[in-house]
Amino acid sequence: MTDALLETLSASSAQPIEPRREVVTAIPGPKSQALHERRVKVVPPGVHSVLPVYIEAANGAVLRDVDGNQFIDLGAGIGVTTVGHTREAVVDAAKAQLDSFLHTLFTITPYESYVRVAELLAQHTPGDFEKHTVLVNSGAEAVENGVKIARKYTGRRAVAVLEHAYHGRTNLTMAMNYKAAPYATGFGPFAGDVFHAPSSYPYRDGLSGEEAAARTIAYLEKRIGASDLAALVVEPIQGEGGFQTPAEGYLPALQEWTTRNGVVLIADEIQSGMGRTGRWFASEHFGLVPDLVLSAKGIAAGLPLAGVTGRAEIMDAAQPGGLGGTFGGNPVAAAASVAVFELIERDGLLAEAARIEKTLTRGLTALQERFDIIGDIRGRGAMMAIELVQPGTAQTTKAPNQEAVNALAAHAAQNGVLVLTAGTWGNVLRFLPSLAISDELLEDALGVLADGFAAL
Ligand code: PLZ
Repeated sequence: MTDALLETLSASSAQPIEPRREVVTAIPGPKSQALHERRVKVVPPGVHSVLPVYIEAANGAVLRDVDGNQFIDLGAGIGVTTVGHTREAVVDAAKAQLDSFLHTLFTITPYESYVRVAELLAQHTPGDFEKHTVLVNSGAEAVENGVKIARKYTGRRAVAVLEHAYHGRTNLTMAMNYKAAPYATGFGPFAGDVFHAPSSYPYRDGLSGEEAAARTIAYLEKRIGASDLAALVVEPIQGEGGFQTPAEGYLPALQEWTTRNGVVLIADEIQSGMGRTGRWFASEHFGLVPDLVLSAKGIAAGLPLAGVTGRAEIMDAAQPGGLGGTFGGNPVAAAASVAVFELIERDGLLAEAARIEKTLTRGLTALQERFDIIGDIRGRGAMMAIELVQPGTAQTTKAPNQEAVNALAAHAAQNGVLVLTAGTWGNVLRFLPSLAISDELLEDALGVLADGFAAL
């Protein structure tokens, strides 16, 4: 770090952030533009930024950029700062750990916070059975480990995922994503033995949970055969794919089938977990009790940490030394994570997610009554989305409307609201605010969106 950068950082953290939207320059402002000029000389275009305003400080549900603009953050770094930006309890826990030690490598000389995170995950993931946890650095690494463990446990080769899934950017997880562009295009060859089964997408397939599950299972049995299938990986509410929320009964029917056939059911709760949907894990909304649960993102409020938690007998299939990695379960990230678990309990954040769902549903339903391009409103808690279609097609062809989504996201950004897009056709606006966001900020952001819809 240069001295100049250190100075900027300490000056910016000295100025508290008022919880409000404030646009004081063009977006991006002159300082952001200057930083962007430096960036493009040293960072490749493959690393794309949705909104190139350079952030100086963040608190709660507000981001402040280097030009002094303040954004209502409806993305939370894609569902990472679920408890809010720079929450004091989390920052203090990380600081205390920074003062004692930064690294030992748990697989060389262990420390307590790793064990505590594993205890907390055992306690809060669905299912009342003995669970073991391995900690890693990123969501994709958790997916890789989940698959690796399931293969070792079952001795089988194949992995099945659902259509519209997103699981990461490593070689195996690129093969597991539904969408090729931009994640995989040109980056092959990819891992084999990955199969993409039809999913439940009530808005587009019109199937009941039972019918959609029968279709998924028929595919798995025909295309792979249960005896060759190690794992079925599902996102209980799909993330990047567009927040598809399965029809009632779909996930339990899959679970009944995987249990009967000795297939490991892995829930990728990387985006949907850690209180975001109003339950500790979204699986709980659907009566799903996965064999393995993958956590990341919200688990440490912004520090890199992820985990695979699951039935002890499955997790224990990996031989000693078979799991690990230099930074997995880093002590600073683990200390922050313990504070995140405590904060969710202490501040009743699951109830806050329910409040956010209510406020968003009310606001988005009012918008849908005015604007017929809103085809669907879906999700749970602070994980809600709207799917946009071409005018007049909401009841017929449901033709995706990516242009409207892009125009709305741009309008929001220009007016101090950061909202993320998603969806297989890029036609979904997703709302992933932190659980610290107030109804006032949500209503303000919805007002900006309403103006955006009116201007379309
Ligand atoms: N599984 C369900 O949502 C990450 C991707 C951001 P990593 N989603 C955000 C980007 O463009 O790279 C994600 C997810 C689900 C796995 C992952 C992967 O998690 O921590 O990004 O590796």
